[in-house]
Amino acid sequence: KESQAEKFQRQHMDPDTSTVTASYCNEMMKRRNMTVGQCKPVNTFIHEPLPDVQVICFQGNVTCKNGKPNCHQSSSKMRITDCRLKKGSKYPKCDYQTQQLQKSIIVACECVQYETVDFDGSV
Ligand code: UMF
Repeated sequence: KESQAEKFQRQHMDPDTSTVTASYCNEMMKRRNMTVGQCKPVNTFIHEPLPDVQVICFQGNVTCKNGKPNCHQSSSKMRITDCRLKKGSKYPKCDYQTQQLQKSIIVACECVQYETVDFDGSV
């Protein structure tokens, strides 16, 4: 079974892409299995090396949106792409808006290996 850390990497890690095209989210949301059964409404991809993302678990501690205490905010800005389902997009045609951003990100960490398990947001 896919672990929570593996799921985080499937859903959020894309270190090798630096410039994205308008069709990036449509292709990546499909390729990473986030358009199965329903179109996932919002998803962020991170274009930074995995070790740079994992160390966020040792950076500023913040409360997660769900009230849990295990979220951490990156001390530096990261290259990210937000994928947002367009209004009127109907499953199984998942049509996304692609937005490239540079922001501090917030992730949830768990202490198996103290690894990232959820993407909580960007600020
Ligand atoms: N999410 C993002 O990917 N980026 C955002 O800026 C905000 C939200 O919060 C529910 C889901 O929304 C998260 O799922 C995250 F993928 C997405 O499995 P996750 O990572 O907790």
